[in-house]
Amino acid sequence: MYRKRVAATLVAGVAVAMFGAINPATASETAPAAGSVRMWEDPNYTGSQYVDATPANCPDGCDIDGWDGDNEISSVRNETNCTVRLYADDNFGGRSVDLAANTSYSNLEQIGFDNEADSFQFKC
Ligand SMILES: [Ca+2]
Ligand SMILES: [Ca+2]
Ligand SMILES: [Ca+2]
Repeated sequence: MYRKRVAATLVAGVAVAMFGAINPATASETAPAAGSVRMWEDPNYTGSQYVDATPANCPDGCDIDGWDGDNEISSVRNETNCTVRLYADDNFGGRSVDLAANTSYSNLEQIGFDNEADSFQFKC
């Protein structure tokens, strides 16, 4: 009985070891997909953080709140595998700019979109 239990534990241990060996590769591929895009009021990811969204919870695009965010966003961390398209107007209208996947923008002024964004969409 004791021997049997040890054997079962060993098998489980080997399975965990194998899974553990395989998992890091898949984790590094899938982890950014679970990441989010975050947007701040000021450059260098400072000031109020107005947006924290994932492609999953924003499948058809998202509004940036009219009171807390519209025409204020100055820095963005895009930690998703998707391009984030910022729009100058609500409802994905007006001028737009694409933020590359897995890229951070410490100052949107550098791409001519400081204090402009009103809404955004993921392009996955
Ligand atoms: Ca700003
Ligand atoms: Ca605007
Ligand atoms: Ca808005």
